[in-house]
Amino acid sequence: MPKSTPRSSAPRSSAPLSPAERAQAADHDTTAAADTLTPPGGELQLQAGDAAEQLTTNQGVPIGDNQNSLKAGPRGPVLLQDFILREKLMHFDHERIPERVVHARGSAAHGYFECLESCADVTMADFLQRPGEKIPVFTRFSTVAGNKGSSDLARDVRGFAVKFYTQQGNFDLVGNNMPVFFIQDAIKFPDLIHAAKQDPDREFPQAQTAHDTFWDYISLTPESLHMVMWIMSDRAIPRSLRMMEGFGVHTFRLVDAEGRSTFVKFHWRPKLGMQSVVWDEAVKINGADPDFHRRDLWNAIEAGDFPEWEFCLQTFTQDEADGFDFDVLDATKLVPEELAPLRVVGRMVLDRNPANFFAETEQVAYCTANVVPGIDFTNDPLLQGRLFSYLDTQLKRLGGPNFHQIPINQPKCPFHNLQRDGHMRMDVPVGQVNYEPSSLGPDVARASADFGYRTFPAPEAGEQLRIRPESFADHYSQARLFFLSQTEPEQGHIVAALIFELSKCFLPRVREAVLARLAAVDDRLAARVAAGLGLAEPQSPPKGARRAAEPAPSPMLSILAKAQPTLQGRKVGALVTDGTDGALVAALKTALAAAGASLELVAPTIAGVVTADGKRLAADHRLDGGPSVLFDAVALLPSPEGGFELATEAAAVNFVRDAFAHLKVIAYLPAAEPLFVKGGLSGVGPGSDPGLIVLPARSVDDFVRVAAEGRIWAREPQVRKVF
Ligand code: HDE
Repeated sequence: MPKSTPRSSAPRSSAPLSPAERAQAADHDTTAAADTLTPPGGELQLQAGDAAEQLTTNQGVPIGDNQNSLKAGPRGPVLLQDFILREKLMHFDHERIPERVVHARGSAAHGYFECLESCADVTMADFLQRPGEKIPVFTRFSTVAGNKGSSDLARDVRGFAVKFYTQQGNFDLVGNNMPVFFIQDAIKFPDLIHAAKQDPDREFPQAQTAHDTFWDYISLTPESLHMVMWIMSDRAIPRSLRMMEGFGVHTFRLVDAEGRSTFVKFHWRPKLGMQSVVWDEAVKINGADPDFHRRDLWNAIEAGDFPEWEFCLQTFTQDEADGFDFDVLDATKLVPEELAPLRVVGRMVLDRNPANFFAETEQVAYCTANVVPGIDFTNDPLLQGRLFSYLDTQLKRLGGPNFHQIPINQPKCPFHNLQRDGHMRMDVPVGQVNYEPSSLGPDVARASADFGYRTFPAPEAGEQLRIRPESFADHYSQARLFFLSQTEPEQGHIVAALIFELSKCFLPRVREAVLARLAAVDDRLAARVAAGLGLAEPQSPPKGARRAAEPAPSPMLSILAKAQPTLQGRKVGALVTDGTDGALVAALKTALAAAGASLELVAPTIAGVVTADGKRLAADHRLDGGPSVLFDAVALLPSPEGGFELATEAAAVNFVRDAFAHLKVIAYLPAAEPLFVKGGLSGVGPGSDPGLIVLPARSVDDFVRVAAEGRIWAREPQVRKVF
């Protein structure tokens, strides 16, 4: 689209109109005259002195009427010669490009990466040399299995892809929020994804692994067991994209200026800490706000509350790698932090929303092959397959070899070469010389052995075989390590998720086969899942299942074990009615703001409420549009009459019941008691539950302090059977 320049409104022609034009004008004028929907602040027609630009076709031809097609008479047929209509419809018809076959649903933001520590001792990567130096990034988060329009809270691994625009070219770290993957070899990826996505005959279920084909595949693919533990854990239902860790997954190589190589795993750690929702909450959020994550990211950035992550290197030498009881080339394994600690070397801050979703978030083309000098690949067979797949995908999605010229994909350092032409070439290369060697163009770009990318000269030799190394054969030790490293509530959630998913499988054979695999991870885990499925405990793990020595639990793998109390970036929802105590609401708002949290008011109408002292408080949500699943903690602040009235509204009663069932901290006035009674919660009270805070006997500061501790896990057995 050419950049349109402002033009003044064309003066209305005074030339005589043909009968057809007269009819058209009359029709238009009649419509306009009767039109009560004229947009505020603007007529459809450009007026002299307007700030708006002249509407044009893609050829720059000024358009006089964007509401009526060209007809032979007011009620006559539309004329083929209407180039304005044809151009507009043609363009609309081609508005979509193929969605990503995986990771279709995503949200992204611009920001910067700041180097915090020189990494010259391990890598020559230019962006990791000078503390304090910043470079731009564009980061896209995504779910994997769902289509573009699916809901944000699907149980799924999240993509965490960062494009670093460095001064030595683009480095794309195309990772996930989990440090391992389902499979060890890229050749299996199409099968895994076919099994996970909708069944090909009926095209459902959408964005769920809870179906036969997925679990059938898993039961026959034991290497997936470690990743299964992760996706059945709470990591698969994050509270916010801002509260997820990120991982490069594969072992990469760092190379320093002397050509020495160190292995590395890349990690992102969120400044807000990690947090997840509970499963019942996830299911309900998907109905209440399918864009929950997308909206949260967007709103946080708009509010200036910029999401931030630490960037960490986890390095280890070849000798150290040789001493691990797993193979670092196997993407179903992680390197426990106890074996190789993380070194914080940078931070990423996302501080700008995309200006246009399609141009940026949809067209961004991440590619694992985009590395810069100082970062290199390893022989991980999953990574090697990815090195082919992403470029191939971009050709299909973006339609040709010039997608690097789309603004979001362009390097922000100079780039020159002799590649020319092709679909949608945007730049205009000048000169006669488009080849080398040449003697005609002394100023034409040339390679440089000193500064150019040099692949680490790893010695390689071997027979050509389709084989997996023996060192990839232990599929259960790290699955067990992960399970044993979880706190009790987290283990309970893994058990519950497996019971949920397998109960959605209709083939008993599939359930039983998965149970046998679980027995190889942990007897107790298998027994608990079997009890939840109403099945007998599996007697023995499958033949050939092997495990290394008993793993020592790693608390860094748990969300709860390393959680720090905080309300930063969190939201509290308060139920208010006419007659609510305005001073209390104000005090709550102030206390939350001091803790970095925000308050949203949920009221019987969107117009808000009138407080006891006669002031109007605007509402953020009407009752049925603001269920408690949207908040981290809640406050029930009705007037005495309001409390009784709310008890007749199912939405208000469910607000309280769900907040309780989702283990949230609840502050309430005695006036809210009718809601507890109606919700079947009359037996509960602050005596037995530290998450129930009665106001004004206790202060809003008390509430904020308790809410910062997170959910009341001790309440869980009261609201759900824990197998
Ligand atoms: Fe991807 N993956 N993937 N993947 N992946 C794609 O590329 C693929 C894998 C990941 O926000 C596709 O542009 C293969 C692991 C993210 O745009 C495709 C294999 C990890 C994104 C593709 C894997 C990822 C993708 C689809 C097995 C974590 C979204 C659209 C060898 C480390 C990036 C596209 C974005 C996207 C192929 C496995 C992460 C088809 C063949 C392991 C975050 O090319």
